[in-house]
Amino acid sequence: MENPSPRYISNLTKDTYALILAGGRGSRLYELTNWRAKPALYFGGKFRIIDFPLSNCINSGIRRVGVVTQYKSHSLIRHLVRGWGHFKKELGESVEILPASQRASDDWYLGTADAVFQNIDIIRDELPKYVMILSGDHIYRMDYGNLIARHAESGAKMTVCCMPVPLEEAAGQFGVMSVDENMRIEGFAEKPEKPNPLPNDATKCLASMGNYVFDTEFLFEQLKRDSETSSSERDFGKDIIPAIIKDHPVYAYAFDESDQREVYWRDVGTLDSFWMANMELVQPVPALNLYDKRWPIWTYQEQLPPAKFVWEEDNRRGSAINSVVSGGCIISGATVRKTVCFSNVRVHSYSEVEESVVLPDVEIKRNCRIRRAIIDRGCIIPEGMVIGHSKQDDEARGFRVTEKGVVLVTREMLGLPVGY
Ligand code: ADQ
Ligand code: ADP
Repeated sequence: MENPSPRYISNLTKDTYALILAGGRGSRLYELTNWRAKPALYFGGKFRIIDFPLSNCINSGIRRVGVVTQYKSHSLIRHLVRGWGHFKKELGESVEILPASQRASDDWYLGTADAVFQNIDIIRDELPKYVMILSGDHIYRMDYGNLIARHAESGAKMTVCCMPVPLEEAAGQFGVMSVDENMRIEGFAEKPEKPNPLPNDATKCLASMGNYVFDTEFLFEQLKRDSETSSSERDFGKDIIPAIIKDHPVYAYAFDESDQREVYWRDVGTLDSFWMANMELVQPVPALNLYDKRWPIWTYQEQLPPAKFVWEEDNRRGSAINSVVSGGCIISGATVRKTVCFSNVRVHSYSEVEESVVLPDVEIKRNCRIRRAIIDRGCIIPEGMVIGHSKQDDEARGFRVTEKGVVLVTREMLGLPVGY
């Protein structure tokens, strides 16, 4: 059915199939993504990164979603099945997992465009008017309805989400575009070392967020053409966008306050940025509001008892200040400050933990002093261990210390057996 007017956003979102690309490596997260894809990485005490684009889809009224997986997908798939497997196809709702399964060719997914190309038949079955392609790598809240409405109104064949980013942050990291006064994209370079600054702000450039909307038939045509171009790396940023902007209407859509109350978008692609984005959540007024009932972030969570704080005899107070503490945690006779504790974390007497991100099922024994650390799931920190106070000591133990002095500790680094 044709949409009567692009102003009826709900018609547009119903006509949209969303594809979340969740197969990337995230190599700058080192051992944190040794065993899980970046979209499966934990964030914010309860969530995984993939929960953000998925929740944005649901909250925007987009109920048909495919998640494209490839690299180290075990924990991602487990999470999707447990947390996002309850949609009813009969009601027009589905979150489908689309693993690289060599259906359309003999190769695994080569690049992002190929990951979509290999699923064309699945998308076609859904008969959507628009296909929205989302990166599964970012933390943000966005109403995609506004984006799709702009796409429909502008007459674009493809629309690229963007936001102004400081030049030094964008250099070598993001696709960068230049636009005319109507936001039509005139130039696009994938991860240039020297991005072109914005005309009205020489310190920033217009960076692609890796989220796109396409008219379905146009997408299929372009993917087919690209698959027949031998020099192509089959990537949206490197190949598709630069090849089409000259001859087809491709527009930029700036993510701003109209999409949500905050303009918050984080690419937690490095250990420092992952740590920092978690630390932002323990600020008195965080930049990202996870407590907004109108925009819930859904996830899978185990049934767990409430967090418990124990004031032991002889005045050992178990407390957590300016911290977020998830279900199943027990803080007994220990002090936790400016820390994100995921589920089932135990911190024992006389220990002090500050400015840290403690992933699920971690046990911190007595008398530990931990600062500016990321502790991976299932670590057991032995009694008396000091982390984050001396780079030399941390490195001597085999922990990874970043430029900014954040320490990553994993089970393997502690000599613990894999899995448990
Ligand atoms: P990158 O994020 O560096 O740049 P890429 O590594 O291709 O691009 O990943 C894009 C998304 O696709 C990620 O969510 C990733 O997990 C996923 N992905 C990558 N390879 C995949 C594969 N083979 N199969 C399935 N999923 C895969 C992109 C754009 C830039 C833009 C940034 C914004 O190319 O122009 O600025 O995103 O972060
Ligand atoms: P997540 O916490 O993201 O769900 P897991 O820690 O469960 O991820 O890891 C996903 C998979 O990888 C599991 O099957 C687990 O047994 C395996 N795994 C995790 N860490 C290691 C490791 N250090 N060595 C080998 N396998 C591992």
